[in-house]
Order: sequence, then structure tokens, then C-alpha cells
Amino acid sequence: MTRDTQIFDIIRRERDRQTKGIELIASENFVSDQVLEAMGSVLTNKYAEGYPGKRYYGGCEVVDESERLAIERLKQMYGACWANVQPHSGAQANMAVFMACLQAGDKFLGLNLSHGGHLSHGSPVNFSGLMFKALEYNVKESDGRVDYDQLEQVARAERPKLIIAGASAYSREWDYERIRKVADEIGAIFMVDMAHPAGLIAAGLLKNPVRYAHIVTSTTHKTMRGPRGGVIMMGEDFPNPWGKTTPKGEVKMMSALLDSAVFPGTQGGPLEHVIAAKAVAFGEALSPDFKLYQQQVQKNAAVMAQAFMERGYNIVSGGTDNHCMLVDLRTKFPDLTGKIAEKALVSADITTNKNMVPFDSRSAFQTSGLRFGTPAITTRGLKEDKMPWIVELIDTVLSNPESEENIRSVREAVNKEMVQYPLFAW
Ligand code: DSN
Repeated sequence: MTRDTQIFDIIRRERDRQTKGIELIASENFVSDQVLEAMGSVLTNKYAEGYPGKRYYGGCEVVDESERLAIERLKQMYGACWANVQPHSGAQANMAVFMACLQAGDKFLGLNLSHGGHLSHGSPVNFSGLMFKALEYNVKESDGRVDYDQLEQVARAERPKLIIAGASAYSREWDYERIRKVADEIGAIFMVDMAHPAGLIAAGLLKNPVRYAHIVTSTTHKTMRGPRGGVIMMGEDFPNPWGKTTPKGEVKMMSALLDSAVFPGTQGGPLEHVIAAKAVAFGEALSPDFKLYQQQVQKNAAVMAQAFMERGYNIVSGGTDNHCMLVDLRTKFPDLTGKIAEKALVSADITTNKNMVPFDSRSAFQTSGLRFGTPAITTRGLKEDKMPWIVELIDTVLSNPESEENIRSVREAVNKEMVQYPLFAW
């Protein structure tokens, strides 16, 4: 067969892009060589619809072992009693929870997307907002932190069947106890989507939502540093309270409902090569080195946020407890949009993403904010002493985003420095 030089040239160019730049997208990371190896393995050839020991295809004995290993390692990481490692992504994991817990049209409550929430927590263009009645809570304008009073108020007035905590752009710890209390009061299921801080939680640096929520979902590729994918967990199995009984009148346990909601409810064959790579990443996360890595991620983020504030930038909520931060550009550069800022930084080989800030005066296409995160640069080996330097480079670009000369000199400094942090062994 002729080698597909077109695609492999694209892959080579993407590897070069990742190698020479400073990666600050809060949801990205660099996986280890053994995670990559498992993902690119012969396991991709195997169909395995069903679950270990109960498949719809022959020859699944071997992949049963890696899927069981992934489940056991994940449960160990978070002290969960049950886990499903088949969701292809975080949004798929969330969709399965909706399928298991709600009927079409039911009400649920999640964080407003423009206040840091996620698309699959109720956006009107996503299945969650299209098929179900999405209610929202916000962060407070005064301090950028979740408005728990408002959350409780909406919960009591509207009595949603599901309450979701978790975000895509929120840099603070959550008060899970308080949300669980109001969920119990109104008989709602409490779900936490911990996709962003999952690695910090596994390392014990932030509260573990498995102890407070009925159901926890996550992706595996952000701070957790595994392959792209999703998972679902529970700390305790419980009978489904929404009256979804079998024709024989049996009450189903939530684990059975969730398993059926993943397969056959929303997915077909699981990606066994990705599940094996998840198992590898979970094994890495259980090693002592992983805690040191996560401590560095958190330290780097705190120092970076401080450096931004010292240069006159407004960080939403005034800092960070985790791996990310949201910069509201309006304080320092009232006329600069997130869109223009992102483009200028990318031209200087500093990758970030434009992001709406709470109470934004601009649209999601323009935005007034930028989101930054430290998981990827920390994997790369950068320590806290480099964070003020990165912020200085960003500030140089944003102070004069139209100047090609300015951008070129920053790009040269970035490329020169990053050569010292090798990324790939191949
Ligand atoms: N919205 C993605 C992010 O946080 O970048 C995750 O789906």
C-alpha cells in the first residue's frame, strides 16, 4: 500500500507546532509515549459491543482484561464503587447521565455557559438544551464566584430533577456539600462534571466530588493527561428514583441504568484502543510522580495569575485554586477583543483560546476574555520561575497586537526557549 504522505506530512507539521510553541489551552495536555502507543495499537481492530464478560462479539477475552483494568484503576483513583470507561468524550458521558436520569422535557440546572459552564450543561444548541429544559445559575458579578444563593433559589422554585456542578472556565474550588444539601432537599440527582480539575482531584489537591455527588463524569485528557475520552463514576450505587422500572416492576439500580445509557443507549462499539490508553494513563496517575506533577500545575497557575495581576490584568475571581484562569481584557485593553488577542498570540506561537467572561459585553465570537491553563506547559517541564516570563511575552504581544515585528520577536524568543524542553521521543 502506498504511504499516505499527505496525512503524515500534516501529522509531522502538527508535531512541530506542538513542539515549538507554548501551549496554554487549559483543556489540553501532552500524553506519555506509552499512552500514545496504546492508542495506536492493534486494539483498534476489535469490536466489543457490551461490557467485559457480556459482549455481543467473540474474541473479546483479551480486551475484557484491559477494560477491567481501566475500571479498577479509575475506581482506585477516586474511591469510586462503580465506573464506566466507555464514553467516547465528556459530552457523551454527560449525555448518558441525562438518558439515565431524565425523560425528554425534564428540568435540570447547570452553570450558565457564558459564566464558565459547558456546552453539554444546557446550551440551547446542544442536546442538553434541545431535549431537556435547561435552567441556569451564574457567578456573582462582585467576586466571580458561583452564586450558591441563586442556585438554591432556582432549585427550590423550579425543582429540577438534576443539578450539575462543574465548568469549562472556572478557577475556584466548589462547595459540593452545599449543592448536595439542596439536591437532597428537593429530591434531585446531583452530578459533578469534573473534566477540568480531574487530575488535581486525583492527586488530592482539590475536594473529591465522588464523596458528595450521586454521579461524577469526567474527560480523561485534560489535567488527567490521558487519551481523549470520557468516564462516569459513582461513590455509591443507588436505586433509580425516577420510577424507571422494568415491565416486571423491578427497580433498576443507577449503575445498570448508566451502563445501558452508554451502550446501547447512546454509543455502539467501545474504542478498546482508547480504553487501554485510559488504563495506562490511570496507572500513571496512581504513581507518586503524578502528585508532584499536579502540585506543579497548581503552583504554576497561581504564579501566572499573580504575574497577570501585577501587570494590571483583571483575573476573574481574583486568582485561581486550580490549573486555569480567565483574564478579562477590558480592564487593561478596553478595545481589544479575545478574538484579536488569540490570533496575535497564536502568531507568536503562544496558544490560548478566546473566552467569554461573566457579564461580557461582547458576543461569543468576539469575547472580552482569554482563558489560560498550565497542564501542558507543566508536562513540558516549565516551573514557576518561567511564569512571569510567559506573562511578559503575552503582555508584549497584547500591547501591540497589530505589529508583525513585535509578534516576530516574541515568537523567536518562544521557539528558542522551547527547544530546551523536548517533547517527543520520535
Ligand atoms: N470546552 C472544552 C474546553 O474546556 O476546552 C471542553 O469541552
